[in-house]
Amino acid sequence: MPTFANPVLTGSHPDPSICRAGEDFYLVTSSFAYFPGIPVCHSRDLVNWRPLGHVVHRSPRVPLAGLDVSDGLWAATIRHHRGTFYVVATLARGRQGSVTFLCTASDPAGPWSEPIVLEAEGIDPSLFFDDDGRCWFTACRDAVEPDAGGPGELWMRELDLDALALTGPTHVLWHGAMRGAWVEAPHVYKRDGVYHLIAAEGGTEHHHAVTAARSDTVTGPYATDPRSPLLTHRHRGAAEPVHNVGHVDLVDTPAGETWAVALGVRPIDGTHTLGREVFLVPVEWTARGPVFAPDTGRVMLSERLPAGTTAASVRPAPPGPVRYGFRGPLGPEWSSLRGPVDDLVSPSPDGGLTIRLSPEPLTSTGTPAFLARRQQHLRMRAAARVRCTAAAPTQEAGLAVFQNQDQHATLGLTVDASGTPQVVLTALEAGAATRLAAVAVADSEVVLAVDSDESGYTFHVEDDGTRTTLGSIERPFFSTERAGGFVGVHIGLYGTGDAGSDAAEAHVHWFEYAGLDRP
Ligand code: 6LW
Repeated sequence: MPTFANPVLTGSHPDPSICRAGEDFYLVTSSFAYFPGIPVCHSRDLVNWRPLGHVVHRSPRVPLAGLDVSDGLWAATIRHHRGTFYVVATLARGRQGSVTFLCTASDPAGPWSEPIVLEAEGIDPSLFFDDDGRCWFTACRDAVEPDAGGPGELWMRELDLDALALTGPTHVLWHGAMRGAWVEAPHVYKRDGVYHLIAAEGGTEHHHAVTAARSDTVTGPYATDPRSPLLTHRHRGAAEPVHNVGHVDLVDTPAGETWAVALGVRPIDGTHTLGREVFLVPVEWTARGPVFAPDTGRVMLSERLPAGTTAASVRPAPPGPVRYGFRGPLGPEWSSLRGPVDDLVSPSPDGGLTIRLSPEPLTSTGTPAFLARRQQHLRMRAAARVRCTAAAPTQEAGLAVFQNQDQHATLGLTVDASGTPQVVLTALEAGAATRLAAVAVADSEVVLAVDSDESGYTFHVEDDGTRTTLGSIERPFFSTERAGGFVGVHIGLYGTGDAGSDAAEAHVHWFEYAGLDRP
């Protein structure tokens, strides 16, 4: 039986939502405090995905400044209705609460409209278009009813498609099947006249699960599907390769099948570094509702192909090294933190990237001079040829392995107190920096490199043809389990300096990323 490899989108791509327009599938995922916000990917076969662009660009209505890396843009839903694409999402701002917004586009590659703020409490918004063309907005919030029996509740209001505003009464739909943790990530689907409300419960970690309720009317009341949880790996042991599965969204294919996208993680010895990834799971509709992974009951690393596709048509491109020479505009795989870095990091007319050594450190909750891409392979190699004519030890530029602002490592080219060029490896944990190694180099232009595998990250410098290894950092250091939060590792280029060194610059001739996981 021809198969494909899960996850279909590797690296930090949580909270997937999917829709279809004709033969084309579109998928959005959470981007947190990374900028631009809410990546949109495209596929024709559900297996191979290509980044198309982003929903949220610079917008005063969706400010990311000052936020923790794991706050920001959460759990968008994408839907297509009568030629228009709709995305609803949350801006999570920690203690300042959240903002719910809607963007529309006629082309999911963009441009997307300026975000329209909706008067909606809570997180994980979704839209459902009924047969009569009415649109129903759902989300989850703290339970209001005293006898809710659980901390969260799913609610619904109509979305007026002309005014793009919520209208009419609020309907409380459901408080979940498990009631231990929040019920979240709601999506409504209609099948054979029955409305199915599919949600996530148990939190996004080990106990994550898909639960469901059903109703004959869109606004409820919804009755718990007694088969809940419909999908979970919480009872599977540590040897299970995929953990924490949940947060699904369903799509029908032109060939008449239904598939779900789910988030999941691939831990090693209990920790994961790549973040929550997108897994594709077959779904069969029965009279009782959807059955996930009907043949196996679980999310598989190797799954049968969707009908209508062939092994040849979905063969993934070889992961091989990708070398960025930075000629022309940056591709959609690149992100900065909390805002654009056009004035700090810019492609040079003759190729390469110029980085201004900014006083904003990677530890800040502002926008440092940092341009990154997701680590999408456990085993990978990233390298960059960097020139940095630093005048002081406070000025440096190089490669960063970034989990969040309090937990990352830098391999930076700088100078020592006497002005000799040197490369310094620094690990930063819970905000405290430790210098792990420093080596003098002959020139202020070197190749900086980092390799990663199951055990950790090893940092090297190549100077005048000589390769020196500065040291290694164990893999769990960069894990979500150690750092907390919702994101996976990003690998990037950075430049920092003191306040007086604003004019100082570094130059990156090229950056290379080689994924080594799959043959
Ligand atoms: C997402 C929510 C969740 O909005 O994590 O634990 C949030 N569950 O569904 C961020 O990914």
